[in-house]
Amino acid sequence: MAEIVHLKADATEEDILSVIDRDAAVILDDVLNADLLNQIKDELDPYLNSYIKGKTEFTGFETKRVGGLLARSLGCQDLALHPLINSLACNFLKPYGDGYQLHFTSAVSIGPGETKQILHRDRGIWGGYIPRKIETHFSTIWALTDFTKKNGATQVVPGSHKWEKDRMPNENEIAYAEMSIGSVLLYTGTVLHGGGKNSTDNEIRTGVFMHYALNWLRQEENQYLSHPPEIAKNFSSELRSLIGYSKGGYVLGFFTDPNDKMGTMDSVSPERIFGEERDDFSSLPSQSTLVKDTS
Ligand SMILES: O=C(O)CCC(=O)C(=O)O
Ligand SMILES: [Fe+2]
Repeated sequence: MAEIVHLKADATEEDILSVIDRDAAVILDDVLNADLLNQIKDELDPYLNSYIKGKTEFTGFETKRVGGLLARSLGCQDLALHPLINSLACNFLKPYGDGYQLHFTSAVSIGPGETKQILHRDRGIWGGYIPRKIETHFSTIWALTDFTKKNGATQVVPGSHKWEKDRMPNENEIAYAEMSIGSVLLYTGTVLHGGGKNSTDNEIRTGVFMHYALNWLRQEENQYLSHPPEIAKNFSSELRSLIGYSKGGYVLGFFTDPNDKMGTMDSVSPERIFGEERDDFSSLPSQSTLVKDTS
């Protein structure tokens, strides 16, 4: 039977990344403290209680999904900025781009009676155009409840990031992300996975998903609309930068203030909208370096 490796919360980054390179998934046990867990639950419960269930087979007819988490939960802001996770995301994605960004936030509650979700690779959201040698995501699922095989623990196929595109697993190649509340599943955009079947009578399985992706790809959850400037102005500068209010590369993502008549706010870095001083051209390479690096 396939299994997902569990590591302690204080495992070294090197150990974590070496399991991810081999299996494309790993669980870190008991990372969150009780205070943060309870805070996040209190902040998200009102939405999870009142939200409607999914309307498609993929999103699950007995599953609730709540997005825009940074606007709705200060505790989720801490999850998004978690230092170890950000360092891992940065190092894992470094070979494929010069930065990464927060790509998707969602609390997913799988209720009793939910059937198993079809196995998929999250990188499929870009339609299969990105060569397989490029890793796109570094993803996390934070357990807000215990995850058990019975209540819908995520199905994961360790090692399937190296498989031919069309190979499907046998039953014994599918592992289940069983983990205790406060643990976190780390997985990549290339590993086969899917929500689990919930065969309990009354248990709800809830996870908070924070996905990170290369900064040159379009985000799955549009962060500028889910967390528009009037909301993002209350975020830390670091969090704003992480969700994309920053340049990804030397000009990628600049903006122009439509009300600016003088041109002083033309083609500037997004941080400027929040009054942060930036030298918008500080990272501008020389023309020859630019041509060499980009062609
Ligand atoms: O809920 C889960 O465990 C996984 C859900 C998932 O993979 C997805 O919706 O893309
Ligand atoms: Fe998925």
